[in-house]
Amino acid sequence: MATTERTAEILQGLHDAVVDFEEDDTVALAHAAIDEGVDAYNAIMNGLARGMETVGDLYARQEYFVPELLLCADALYAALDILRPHLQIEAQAEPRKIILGVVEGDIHDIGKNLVKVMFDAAGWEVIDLVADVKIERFAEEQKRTGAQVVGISALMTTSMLAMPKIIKMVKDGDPNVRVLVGGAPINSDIAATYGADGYADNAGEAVAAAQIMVARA
Ligand code: B1M
Repeated sequence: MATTERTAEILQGLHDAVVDFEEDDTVALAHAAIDEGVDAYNAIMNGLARGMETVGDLYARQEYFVPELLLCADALYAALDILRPHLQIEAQAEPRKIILGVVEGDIHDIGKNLVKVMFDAAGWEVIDLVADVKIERFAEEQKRTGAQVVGISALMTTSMLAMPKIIKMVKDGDPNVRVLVGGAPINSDIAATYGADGYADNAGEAVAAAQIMVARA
């Protein structure tokens, strides 16, 4: 079991390797995390995802541009593949289904993919519509699959405007279906204004929020 200092070193290493788009390093550190008993959830959220947040700041400051973003994403995904099978999240007693997708016009899917990993690990069946999803498809897929929850992600202030339309379509189809929203420009006030049943700030909270929503339904 890694000491507190070693755990912090591995998490910081994962963060730095994502920022420096050093895929070999993210892979080596992901293996080290597993071998040395660092919790996979901690490594994903406080190493990889935190690294991608720093990348976002570098992009905002115009120190990084689109090619760097893509290389950082590659480094993140390489480590995520190694860590994913080791995630331990309390599984559901009853099987649950969630539709997940990023709204139309928006191809930012890293956050949604982290959300998917957490739901998979918690034993949910995830119907992943991927990104740039046409607004009608969320309601169509919910109807087809009978999913209890529809999860919608948006990363842009422009694309998030599709959310209320999607939520209305889903609720018109079945008012008992629960809708969870998330993504960097969203907060709980916006979620409530849009008519969503819940909001989650990050991937881990998304599972907890969905479980509460379904339990209350
Ligand atoms: Co671009 N991008 N991007 N981008 N990109 C943003 C979003 C932007 C804020 C950057 C900026 O200007 N500062 C800005 C949007 C501005 C706005 O709001 N209007 C922007 C822009 C403008 C663009 C382009 C237009 C750039 C261009 O081409 N000129 C273009 C848009 C293309 C399109 O979508 N049509 C574009 C393209 C790209 C890349 C392809 C290069 C790449 C995406 C790669 C990919 O996803 N496959 C990219 C990236 C990487 C970013 C930033 C830098 C980082 C996003 C990210 O991956 N974060 C981003 C800046 C930022 O967000 N600060 C930016 C890490 C990820 C782990 O966090 O996605 O927030 P996040 O997810 C979190 C939570 O939000 C939450 O959990 C996740 C994990 O904890 N969460 C949920 C997310 N979804 C959830 C759903 C839930 C619950 C929680 O329930 C269902």
